[in-house]
Amino acid sequence: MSPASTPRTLILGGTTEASRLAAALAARGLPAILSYAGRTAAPRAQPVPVRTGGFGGAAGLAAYLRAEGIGQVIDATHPFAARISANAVAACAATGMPLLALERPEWAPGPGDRWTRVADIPTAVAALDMAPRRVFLAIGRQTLAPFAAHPHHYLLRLVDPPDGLPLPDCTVEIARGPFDPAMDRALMERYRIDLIVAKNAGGAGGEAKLIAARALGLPVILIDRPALPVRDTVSTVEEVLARLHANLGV
Ligand code: 3Y8
Ligand code: NAP
Repeated sequence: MSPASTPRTLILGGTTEASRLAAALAARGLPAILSYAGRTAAPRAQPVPVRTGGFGGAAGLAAYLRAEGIGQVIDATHPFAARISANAVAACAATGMPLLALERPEWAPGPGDRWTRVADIPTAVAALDMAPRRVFLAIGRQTLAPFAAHPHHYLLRLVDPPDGLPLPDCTVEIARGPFDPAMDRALMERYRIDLIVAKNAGGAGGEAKLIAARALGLPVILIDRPALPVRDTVSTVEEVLARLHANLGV
């Protein structure tokens, strides 16, 4: 099958790996479309066509797959994006569409790491029940409200300027990753951070804060990933390309 006649690959995106996969498919002349939820004002430009916005649940995604001539779906979304991943499993089952998840491995502690692993956001909030600290709450914007239960000073790093925040005592940095350990260390020193809260996202794009925390000897509360449905999964862009080559002869 020639690259041009290959059915389109739908990449469910929003991660560094999704962007790398889009670049690899474009370089090979393989038709693809990358899908964003529309969470940010100006997502990274991509070398393949992009669609933005929800599909309308699993049924909407199934209808999209049928209508748009998609040949296979690569779920390269963030490991905390549990709903879209569940929808992809349901929609691909309903349509008989091949689905492959590109999921980066969890971060694992190394020498010098002072991690406390917690199951989810509520457990992370409970773990902050302590005397006021200066906390780098590096979990984005969507799940901040429960942390108002504790009178800490929070440093937030958001992709876009927020319309109001649920935390009374916080400082906001506007930045999108991928981030750099030296810059994250300087950020933590500038704001006299003494505790970090982060998601176990894996990948290189968000790891800088953990490397900086290790260098500064700071404790980290690390939130485990939500459970995802069982699906065919690989952990590198190279493995995705090998599968597409094996399945499509491209
Ligand atoms: C909209 C697309 C690329 C992808 C880059 C990766 C790396 C940088 C690290 C910190 C942690 C956080 C957050 C983060 C990282 C990459 C990757 C990653 C964490 C963009 C993007 C979209 C989003 C959505 C956004 C969430 C938020 C989470 C910020 C683009 C930049 C904290 C997750 O304001 C909001 O509503 C933001 C929402 C979901 C988590 C949250 O709950 O608030 N990502 N991030 C995607 C869409 O619309 O479909 O704008 O270009 C993508 C990236 N963010 O192509 O280079 O691969 O992980 N994103 C976390 O991991 O903890 C920042 O500050 O250290
Ligand atoms: P989510 O909770 O799993 O999904 C909520 C709803 O958003 C989905 O049901 C779907 O709406 C829509 N959606 C999510 N991802 C989509 C995509 N790639 N394309 C089209 N629609 C999408 O997702 P989330 O955690 O808000 O993440 C949203 C996006 O940000 C994803 O692309 C994810 O990869 C990226 N991201 C998330 C995080 C994080 O910490 N959660 C971190 C970095 C990047 P419908 O039901 O209407 O189809």
